[in-house]
Amino acid sequence: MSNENGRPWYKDPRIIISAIVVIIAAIIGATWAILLNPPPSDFSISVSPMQGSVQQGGVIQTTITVKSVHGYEHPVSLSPSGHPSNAVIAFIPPFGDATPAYASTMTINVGLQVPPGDYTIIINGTGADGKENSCKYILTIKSTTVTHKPTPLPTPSPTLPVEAYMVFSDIGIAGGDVWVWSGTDWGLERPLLFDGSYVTTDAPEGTTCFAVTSGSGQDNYVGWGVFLGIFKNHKLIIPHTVDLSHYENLEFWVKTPINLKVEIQQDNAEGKKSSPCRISNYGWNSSSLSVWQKITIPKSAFRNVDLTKIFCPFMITGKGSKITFYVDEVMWVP
Ligand SMILES: [Ca+2]
Repeated sequence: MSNENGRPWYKDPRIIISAIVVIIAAIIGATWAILLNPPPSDFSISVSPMQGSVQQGGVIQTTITVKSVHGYEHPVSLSPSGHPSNAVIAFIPPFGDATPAYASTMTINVGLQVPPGDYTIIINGTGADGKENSCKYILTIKSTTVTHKPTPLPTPSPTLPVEAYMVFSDIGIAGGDVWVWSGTDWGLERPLLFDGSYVTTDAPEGTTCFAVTSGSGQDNYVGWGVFLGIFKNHKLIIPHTVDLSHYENLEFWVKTPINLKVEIQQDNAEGKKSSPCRISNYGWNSSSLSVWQKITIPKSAFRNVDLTKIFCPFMITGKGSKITFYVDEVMWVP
């Protein structure tokens, strides 16, 4: 093929210039497409070391790293799946800001009854915007070596103690945030004292407790609770829940001149609240107001909630004018 000048078409300068213009336009267009549609932000999750072996009844740790990719700015929470039952996995911390990155220590407590073998544990990361990524950890469980004894006797399998679930102590609170309420919501005076690390010489546990004083006004009140999940500036981003059905009692210490109301709540911020429990029914003696007293409330007292999915494992409220009450070492015990 040739044009009217007798030159082949590919030597025609007009066609060559047109082709160059088209190519440059395509390159500029692609560049703009990248600038206008940047790759979506995400996060990566990795584990190091990626595998380990431990004996039955042993403990092993590894490190999870969560990293922002393309400017991902949401907190990411961690959870395990695929692990054998009777292996307990904990992450410290259980969540964090992916920007720019955070590391969490994963501790695996292997029960004595877990069958030996290789297990693939999936570590799931869930971002506050719902984005999910995961990585794998290979856990090899070896059988516990039993030294041969001349007269072997059958011994029952030891039952592992189920640990208490600590809601509030000197160490802090269970993974979540403290929320506060008071008569301020109704135009009454603000709480005069609100201190979750109140130092006192007579704390039943450690050196601090939770101290609050209500504002003035007979109808005033003050209360606080521990709520589970991911929070940013006290705003709930993702609720978490805990299964309290394996525990028997809620235990805590109080020093208070007034009867206090204790509740729990399921699901999330809109979830159902339990029936209220008054501490006077569970060990509080109103004639010894200036001493610490231990309160034990059985789980059966918290009616109207599903104990397998509790969002708030403890909230406490006191009513009255300028009332100070103290709380320490709140835990659910087996
Ligand atoms: Ca304490």
